[in-house]
Amino acid sequence: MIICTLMGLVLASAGYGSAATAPAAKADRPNIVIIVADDLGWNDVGFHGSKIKTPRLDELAKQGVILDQFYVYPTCSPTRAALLSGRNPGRLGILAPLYLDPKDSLPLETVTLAELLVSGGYATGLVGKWHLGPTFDYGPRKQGFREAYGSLHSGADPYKHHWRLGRTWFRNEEFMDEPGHATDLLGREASDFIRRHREHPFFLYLAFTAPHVPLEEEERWIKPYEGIIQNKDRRLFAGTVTHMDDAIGRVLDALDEWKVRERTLIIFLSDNGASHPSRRRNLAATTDITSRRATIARCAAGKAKCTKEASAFRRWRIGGASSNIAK
Ligand SMILES: [Ca+2]
Repeated sequence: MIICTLMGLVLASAGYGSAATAPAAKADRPNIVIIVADDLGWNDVGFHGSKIKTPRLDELAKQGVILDQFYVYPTCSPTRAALLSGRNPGRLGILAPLYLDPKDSLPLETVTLAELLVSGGYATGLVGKWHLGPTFDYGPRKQGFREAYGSLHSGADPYKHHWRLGRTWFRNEEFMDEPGHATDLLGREASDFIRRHREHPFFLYLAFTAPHVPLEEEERWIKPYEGIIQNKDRRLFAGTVTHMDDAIGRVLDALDEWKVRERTLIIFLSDNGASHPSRRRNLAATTDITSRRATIARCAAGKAKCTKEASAFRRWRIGGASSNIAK
């Protein structure tokens, strides 16, 4: 799933290749905002006919372009590696979600979109989930993001901000603790990034931790789905998505408030579609093909029992072929 909205400028004018590192004048190149949802399914947005309400994304879809032939990889890290590098993540050794081994990180020598844009005079910021390296030595600040804030790993708890193995919430290169729901904090940080950099071209990579598990939401987000969605886990998931949509709306409002929206390219996508039902309690709208790809990826990484089909793929990969498991 991807939506592009572009008002007045095109990406080709972004000034790649300039040796300048100082912030450039604001008028000569567009701002870029890439918004990534984590484990959002095809049928989890209003503009696809879902029961889940996403009015701000629907607004973007109506104003922009919906790419309905658009492919991502089956899990978090490969899609994010491809997005930032422009390369098949198999060539970077990233075939499945990354965990704790630094050698599995996005290679430091990879030329990232953020590094290119820095060389073109952009302010660059990651707000949200990194999941491309388990330590700050392989973190976003080493890959072209001058500012970084959010979750270093995957699966951050919305309120505790820890992942299953400990601390993950950080600013720049230090772990930190702060109160608040992750979705609100990320929306607030993204809006503030726009305010601070409104005078220069900026690249904001806003990677929400939602609606990846674990999920926890205030009743005000869940209650509107009573009587509409019968399954209570699905209601929680729906509330999580609507909450994220609200945070995206605040970011759009910030672009309007600071009068930069008309020269900002906004791209929205989900990193891999809905996750496998066996790994979650919230019943996102998965599909057979998504489930199959996720199973193959986990088998290939040695992290799950292999089905007959996934075993065949694993043998093929071990045999030396580069892979493109999203096709
Ligand atoms: Ca994901």
